[in-house]
Amino acid sequence: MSAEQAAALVQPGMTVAMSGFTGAGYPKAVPGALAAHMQKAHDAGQDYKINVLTGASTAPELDGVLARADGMNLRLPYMSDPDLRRRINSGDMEYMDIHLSHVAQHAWFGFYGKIDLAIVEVVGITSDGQLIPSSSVGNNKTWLEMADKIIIEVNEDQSAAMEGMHDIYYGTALPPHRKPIQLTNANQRIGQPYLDVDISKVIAVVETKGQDRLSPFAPVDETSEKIADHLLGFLDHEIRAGRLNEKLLPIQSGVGNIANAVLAGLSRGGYRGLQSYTEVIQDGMLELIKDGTLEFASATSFSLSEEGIAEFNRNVEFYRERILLRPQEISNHPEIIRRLGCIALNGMIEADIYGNVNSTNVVGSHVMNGIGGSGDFARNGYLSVFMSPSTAKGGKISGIVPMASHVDHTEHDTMILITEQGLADLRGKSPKQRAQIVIDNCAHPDFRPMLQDYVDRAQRDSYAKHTPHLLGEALSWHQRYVETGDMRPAT
Ligand code: 0RQ
Repeated sequence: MSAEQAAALVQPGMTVAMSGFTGAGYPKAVPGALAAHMQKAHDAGQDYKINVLTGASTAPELDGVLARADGMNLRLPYMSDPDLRRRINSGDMEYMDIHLSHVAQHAWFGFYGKIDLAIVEVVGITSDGQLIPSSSVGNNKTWLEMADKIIIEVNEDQSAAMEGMHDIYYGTALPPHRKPIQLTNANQRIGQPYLDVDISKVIAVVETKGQDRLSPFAPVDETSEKIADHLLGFLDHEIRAGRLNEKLLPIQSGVGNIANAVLAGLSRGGYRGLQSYTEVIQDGMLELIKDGTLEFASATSFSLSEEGIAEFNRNVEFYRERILLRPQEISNHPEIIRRLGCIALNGMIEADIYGNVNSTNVVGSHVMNGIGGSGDFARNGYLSVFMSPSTAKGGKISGIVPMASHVDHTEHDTMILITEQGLADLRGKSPKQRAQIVIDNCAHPDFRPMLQDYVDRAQRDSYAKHTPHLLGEALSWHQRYVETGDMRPAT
């Protein structure tokens, strides 16, 4: 049926679980038609809102249109759309920020209530009724299993060549019946290439066109390059110290400028035959696979630019042997991340001198995107690294602060902090030792004296001396930015 007819089946108040992960594999047509229905209802003075669950961030055609139509009561887990972010931060709707590995199991535990409807994009439907997954897997397996009703979008513009590159694992169970997940190498298949679907639940199939939101491959800037160089120097140091070998350990990397710089640096650094156990495959990873730096990449989603998609389609037989997409409950599973010993490389908004990291909330209250998978990997990885420029907003704000205004990753999880100024290795260090290394190695010289003054006085005057703090002053550091108005992001 048409997207409009399918959208008319979505009732106000429903909990709707949709496909989509970092701008890939989200439904392209029904959300837009639904937003138009909502707008009409709102214009007529009727309330028409739903709860929206996804894999991770989607795109303007989903989060953007529904946010602008004021169509969501609740959204989870990760997002990056400017209109949605604005609505959440203005307090007009609820947002729940959840570890990406937790979403499927929390849904199964019943923490989010009943799932009324799933809307899932696929590449195709096989003759015996299985679904060929699209450019992301995310939580689709769970949504198809749990939802009362299902709408399928079949997108003819998604590359049919992806068929066979997915590994959908059906062996998860609920406690106390869980069994070990027998995945011991990033390149291993443990599931099936297709998603199962109970056809009796399918209420609509909608044919769509349109590529995923494109993420252009930004040229690497100088700051990111310096951060990448510090990281690569550190990895070499770990090899020399005998704690890593030349093939390192499976790498998890976020997306964005710093991640791109790190990936480019790995190739330059002469590494060969590495593996990646991560969430997202971006253009830079295809290049690494092509030049042999990466021998295999396991993820839950592609996030490719138009050029990346063209490159993938040109050499699909080559990539098919070297990439697998899995449900996010497997790509981000703590058991597997710990077993494989992933090297977790993530961005941050700020870190405090003791190693607590804020990845999500500017001034402790304005959410940027969400924790995503950073916590899954940082807590369970072999190494947990957080990276950021030492300042934000043109140098006005320090990324190193006395006390993080919001904590996503605690001092117990953070091992390495990197800014363009340098690298702080916090392993085996007490809080007081950590504070000095972070100030000396990572803080921008403009902020170093203020931080040093704070830590000196805190060590003298703090209530106790294990993690010295002057509480009022630590938080007034952030208040200073609020008062100047510099801290608030553009959206
Ligand atoms: O905002 O554009 O309005 O100025 O935050 O900052 O420097 O562009 O960095 O794009 O790498 O994002 C932590 C948000 C960093 C990201 C975060 C402002 C800055 C700008 C973005 P403006 P940058 P990045 C894999 C793993 C959590 C999820 C994750 C993130 C904006 O890395 O979402 O890791 N991480 N997932 O100006 C005020 C500061 C600031 C600040 C930055 N100290 N104060 N504003 N900004 N630092 C992927 C998935 O899990 C799916």
